[in-house]
Amino acid sequence: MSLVMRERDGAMGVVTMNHPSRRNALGKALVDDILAAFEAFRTDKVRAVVLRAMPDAKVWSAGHDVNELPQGRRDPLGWDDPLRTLIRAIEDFPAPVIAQCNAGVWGGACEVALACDIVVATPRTTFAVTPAKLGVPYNVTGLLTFFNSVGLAVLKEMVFTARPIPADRAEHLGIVNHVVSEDEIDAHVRDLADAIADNSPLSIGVIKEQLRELAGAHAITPRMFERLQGLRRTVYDSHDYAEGINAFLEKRKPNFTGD
Ligand code: YXS
Repeated sequence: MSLVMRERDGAMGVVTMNHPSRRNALGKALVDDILAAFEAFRTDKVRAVVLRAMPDAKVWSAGHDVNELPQGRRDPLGWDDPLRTLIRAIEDFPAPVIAQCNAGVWGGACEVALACDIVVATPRTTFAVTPAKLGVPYNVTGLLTFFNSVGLAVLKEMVFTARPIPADRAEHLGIVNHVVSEDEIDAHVRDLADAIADNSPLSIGVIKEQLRELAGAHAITPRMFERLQGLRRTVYDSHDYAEGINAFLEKRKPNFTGD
């Protein structure tokens, strides 16, 4: 059974995450179903994609599926990781992807929402950046997604505290395009999609790709890259990384020692 619902609504394709028992955690099975929807929408040449959760979802997405994170001694966010694959699919999709958020957006799901081209949220939506809560060394392109959406001081606060920020603050900070009530958000997103659909899909697709290339253009030397990867390895090889993962799976508070 698919973990998403897929529908066409005029010129837009809508994919709705529907795995409530795991709070839409972005495990391989859910991500594969989202990617299949994206492929179908690419074939249909939709003018916009909407990524959302069910209207009654308790959580928009709980982020990476912690059960699928390695226990240590392996990069937890390598190139082929489902979360990384989903982020690239959003960035590479030839039409705008709109994140329609209506509840808690956690960890890697926060990166997914911010990788989307437009974010529309309801007032009860929150956004949390959680690597430090689990002891995870986030990856370089992932940090760049956040860095391109969130001012550095706010990003540091979100990473270091791992506390969720409310939708109205996210809107005030420019992280979210619009905050709209639960009963108006569907029409609001459809209106955005209709406006996009009225314009040139070729121009939009090319400008989206130009902006992606420009946003990712950072002078990083091979030496710098290897140093960043080495720093990350000291974390995912650490006791604290294993402790963070195990504490989550054992449903207890982690005891980080800095080792
Ligand atoms: O106990 P059962 O089997 O019913 O399962 C529970 C949870 O274990 C499960 N679940 C998850 N499973 C895998 N990965 C997850 N991220 C995840 N989150 C939840 O779903 C069942 C219901 O969860 P429960 O009882 O906690 O639901 P709730 O409604 O009371 O609370 C919802 C949340 C989202 C507030 C709570 O589940 C939570 O705090 N989840 C973890 C959020 C989080 O820290 N996500 C980051 C994951 S790691 C990640 O995204 C990146 C690697 S990073 O950390 O670097 O950003």
